[in-house]
Formats: sequence, structure tokens, C-alpha cells
Amino acid sequence: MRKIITSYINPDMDGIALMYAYCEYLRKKGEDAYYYFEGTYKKEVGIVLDTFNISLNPIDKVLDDDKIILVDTNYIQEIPNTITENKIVEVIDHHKREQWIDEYNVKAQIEPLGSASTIVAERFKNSNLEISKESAILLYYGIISNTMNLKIKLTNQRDIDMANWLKSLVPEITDSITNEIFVKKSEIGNNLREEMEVEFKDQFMTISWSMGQLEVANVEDFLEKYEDSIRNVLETVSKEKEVEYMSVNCMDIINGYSIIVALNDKTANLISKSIGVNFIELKAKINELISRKEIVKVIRNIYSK
Ligand SMILES: [Mn+2]
Repeated sequence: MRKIITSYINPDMDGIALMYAYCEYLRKKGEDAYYYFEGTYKKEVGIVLDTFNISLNPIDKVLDDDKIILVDTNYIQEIPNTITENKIVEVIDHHKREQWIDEYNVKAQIEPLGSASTIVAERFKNSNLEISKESAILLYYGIISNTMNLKIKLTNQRDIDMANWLKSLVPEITDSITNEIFVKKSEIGNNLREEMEVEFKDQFMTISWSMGQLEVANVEDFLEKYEDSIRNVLETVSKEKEVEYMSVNCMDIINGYSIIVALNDKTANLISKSIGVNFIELKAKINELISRKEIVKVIRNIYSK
């Protein structure tokens, strides 16, 4: 029986790292494992693959009797729509746990870590299986990407320990290479809308809310160039998906601050009341790296279903 590892459509660094590395882990345990994803991976993934000359080898089709392993998500609405709950046999994630997992009695390791890559890194470290250089690099950048270089508050000691362990295995991973990757990641091409991640309404809230995130090297300069384009995306997506409260959290990965760009006054007021920040012209600067996850957690508590 084939086991197929997959994640949400348009996977990010964490999702891709988990697919690749967990596939290797399962094969080394003797399983018939493959990985599959839909859409295009996030730009950062391409940068890391190019930098270290790693190529992916996903399968192009999931068959009817394949069993599915979900990584870096447990939200059915985010995954390819041919995949139904009854096919899923395992979940590895660090997002809020959904009910279906217990209804379907699925084996799951879901923990509030900075990155889900940490979980698979730990499985390698605690086993007697050797991890390939490629998997170590991808898991390392899965952790670095999700934790903003281990700087966000959600970073767990276990994320730090695994990042250090993976880095120690691969001499090619250096701080200057990581910096270069961050800078390259800030050059926005024609896929701004995808990079912003504002497509999905939050299903845990009574309000119609979506918050995206951009991770860039110098947010103030970046907004000078791209604020109009960002606002166009917010307008377009809010109309298309009928989202009332929409914003994007722009995190400065080099200088360590965030600027939240709100679609409208309504969104700015709501965020302002909930987390105590000041908006000027629909923008709020926060002098630390606050991640979307942290903000959304507060808003979800106030407007929970
Ligand atoms: Mn993740």
C-alpha cells in the first residue's frame, strides 16, 4: 500500500521540507512512500532548492487506494479536494487541531511548535536512521522560515535544538547564505497575491476574517515600493472571497519589526482594539517580530465560534 505525503495547496518551506524528509524517513523504515502537492510552492522554496542544488521528485497523481499523510496542515479545506478524511492515516502539524482527526481516529502529532519540521527532525534524531544532507537542509530552512530565524515568540526550545542539530550536520549552511536567502525572498515578482496568503477565511471565527503574511528583508522600503500593489490584492481578494476583515502582516526578517497593512478602517479598528496597536493611514508598526499566528490567536479568542 502506497503512502502519500502531502500538504496544503501552494506549500511553503515547512510543508515542502516535511514532505521530502518524511518520505525519506518512511522509506528508510521500509515503507512505500511518496510525496505529492498541488499548485506552486512558495518562492522561498525555489530559492533554497536553487541555492543548495536540491531537486524535488513528487508523484503527479494520487490513486484511489493510496493512504494519505498530511504534514504542516490539518485543515481539509486547504488540501487538494480529491483527498478526503477517510484516506488520511497520519497528521504531523503545528496548527490548531481540527475535530475530524478524533472523529476519524487518525494518528496525529500536532504540537504548538514554531515549525512542524522540528517534529520530523526529532524523529530522525531519535532513530538510528541517517538523515540525508538534502533533508537536513530542507528541514533546517523549514524551521528557520517558520520561526523567522528563531526570532518569533512562538519559537520553542525544541525548534532551536533541532535547528542547531541540523546545521551541525551540514557545513554548507552558514549565516551569510541564510541572509542571502532572506534578501532574495524579498524580491517580489508577479506572484504577490500567492505570497500574501490571504485566500482563506478563518474558519474558527464568527467574523469574516483573513490575515496574510509577507516576510521581507526591509519592510519600510518594501512598502514604499509595493503598498499600492498590496492594497490591490487586498481589495480584489476581499471582494472575490467575500471577506470583510482583511490585512497582511509584513514581517521584517532582518531588522526585527512588523507592519500590519489593513484593508479598511473596520479591520484597523478591530486589530487595534484586540492587540493594542495604533494604525496611521491603515498601517500599524510593531517594534518586534510578531507573527500572524500570535495575532490570530488573540482575535480567535475574542471572536471564537
Ligand atoms: Mn508550518
